[in-house]
Amino acid sequence: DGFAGRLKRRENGGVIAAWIGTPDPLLVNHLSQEAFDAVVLDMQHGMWDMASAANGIAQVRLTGKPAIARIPVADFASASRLLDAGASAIIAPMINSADDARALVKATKYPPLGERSWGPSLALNHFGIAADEYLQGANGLTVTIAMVETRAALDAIDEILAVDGIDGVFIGPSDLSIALSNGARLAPDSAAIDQTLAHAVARCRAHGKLICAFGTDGDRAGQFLKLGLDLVIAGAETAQLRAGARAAISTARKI
Ligand code: 3PY
Ligand code: MG
Repeated sequence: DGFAGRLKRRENGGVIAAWIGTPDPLLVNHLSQEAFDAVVLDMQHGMWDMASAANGIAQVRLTGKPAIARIPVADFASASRLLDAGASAIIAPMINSADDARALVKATKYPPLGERSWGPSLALNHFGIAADEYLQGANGLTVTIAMVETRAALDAIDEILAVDGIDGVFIGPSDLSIALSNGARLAPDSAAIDQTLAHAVARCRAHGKLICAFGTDGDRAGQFLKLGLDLVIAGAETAQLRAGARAAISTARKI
């Protein structure tokens, strides 16, 4: 049942995924060796293009782990191409209405759910299955996730979750904190975000769909897992790299 099934079973109490914006497949190779359950390539704020992302996905697949791609805003054509390249899930930012959600499903699911066009050559290689098997299984094997990170999206969360083919929601605490404060504050770890997240968890559970969120670090990711989230991020790769460098320098200066 692929990645969708693993997410639903919440093996190990939820998935921890790496989050990589630096467009280097060799960096993906290294981070994929760590105990992450999946790896996200961020094409919205990261610098991946389609060719580098396809190579990044291949590096994730060498480990047998699911590769996930976050697309740029409203770039649904790229969502189809990334699935063709072997992504197991698509995270789409700024899905603010049921119409946005339907446009996302149209690009990411084959009929009857959507209108994804045929051509998954790299996906067949990466999943190691035949074309007819992929056609029959893809809508259930791959996961379509809508980001909720605006007031409009919060207001429409039930309608978004009700769209057939939307497998779950991903909370973006940074944009949400900016939206909730009318542009006054970047506060992804604030109490307002925690309240919103608790509401989103309840709505996703009521619809039987997945709930995911971006955690700025390991502590935040741990809190999210405790809340019962299905997939969490424990910080971006640049933050992890710089924290590691800082720790090494400070240790060396202490001796
Ligand atoms: C957000 O927090 O707004 C995101 O998109 C995840 O980094
Ligand atoms: Mg965001």
